[in-house]
Amino acid sequence: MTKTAAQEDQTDADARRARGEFVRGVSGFRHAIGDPDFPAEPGRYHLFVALNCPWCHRVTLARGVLGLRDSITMDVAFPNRTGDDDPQGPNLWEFSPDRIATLTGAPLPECTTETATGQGYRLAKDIYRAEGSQEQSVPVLYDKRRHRIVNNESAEILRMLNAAAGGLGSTLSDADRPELYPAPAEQRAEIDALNDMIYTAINNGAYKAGFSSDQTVYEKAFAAYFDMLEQLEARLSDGRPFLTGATFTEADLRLFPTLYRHDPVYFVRMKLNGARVLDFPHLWRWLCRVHALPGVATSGSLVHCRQGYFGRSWNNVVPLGPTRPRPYPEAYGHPELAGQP
Ligand SMILES: N[C@@H](CCC(=O)N[C@@H](CS)C(=O)NCC(=O)O)C(=O)O
Repeated sequence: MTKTAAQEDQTDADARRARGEFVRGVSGFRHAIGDPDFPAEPGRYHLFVALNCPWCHRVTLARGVLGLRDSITMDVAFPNRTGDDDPQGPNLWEFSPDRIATLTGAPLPECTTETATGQGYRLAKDIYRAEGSQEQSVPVLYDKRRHRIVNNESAEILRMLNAAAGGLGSTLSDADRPELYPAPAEQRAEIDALNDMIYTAINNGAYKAGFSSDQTVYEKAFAAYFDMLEQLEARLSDGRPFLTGATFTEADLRLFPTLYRHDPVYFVRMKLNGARVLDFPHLWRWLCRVHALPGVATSGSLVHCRQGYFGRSWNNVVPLGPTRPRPYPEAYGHPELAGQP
């Protein structure tokens, strides 16, 4: 698989974790649709996701904007992982649609049981254990024909769905379907470079700030995060609609999940309160522009994000703001809120 900016330096990962740094692990399943075992076929593949997870949001966005909702089925875990009282252990993704969300006081209609393996597993962990793996993360791309995990790295799943969308049975014609990773080498090089910077400072940067238990590590991640937002604001200030120019690409798709979560979640939960996206006029208009694209708004859920990021900590009380100038996600329908760029 070509360069996908899927992970950061893993050197001394355990020692760095012990020093209070957040170091994300590496995904173990790295097959691809198009491999001999996994040909592109409509209706054969399935996604296991959680809608609060920003990595899962990459693949639900790809499924939405590429017209793959009918040909790739999907199960949704409850946004809060299992608690200490769970017989299988804490911090496990659970397919349990009857669980009550503290935010709404009711079950979440998007949540499902596990419908793809034929086993009706309760936990994502069980899907991995069936293949002798100790992993437990989402997203997971699964082959319902061979009952095997194809891939659990969102950067690669996104890339292969784009490459194989036609063969997978996209409802969009080649002309209407966005090309997320256009062929010209220089455009791919620009997308790869943006992916790298945005993954390190923004996508994973948010976790390095919010999950750090070391002030210096937090401050370094905070500075890198807002420096990158300033750079992206400058990049969009020439009036281009998307990061690399006229068309929506993978680079835009990978930036969106973090900025979609910034004002209503990360500003508080990840201590990234240096500014709101609303305070960056060009970025705000870009965020509203992407949110308005076909297949985007219905690929995510701020209810799941709020429940997931706050529902188990914070005394089980989920912050509702911001509500001014408008509540979220309604605000994403109002590019004018950012004032004139
Ligand atoms: N590199 C992976 C990261 C996936 C990931 O870290 N997912 C989180 C949820 S936001 C998870 O399931 N973590 C649980 C775990 O790894 O135990 C990707 O981008 O797909």
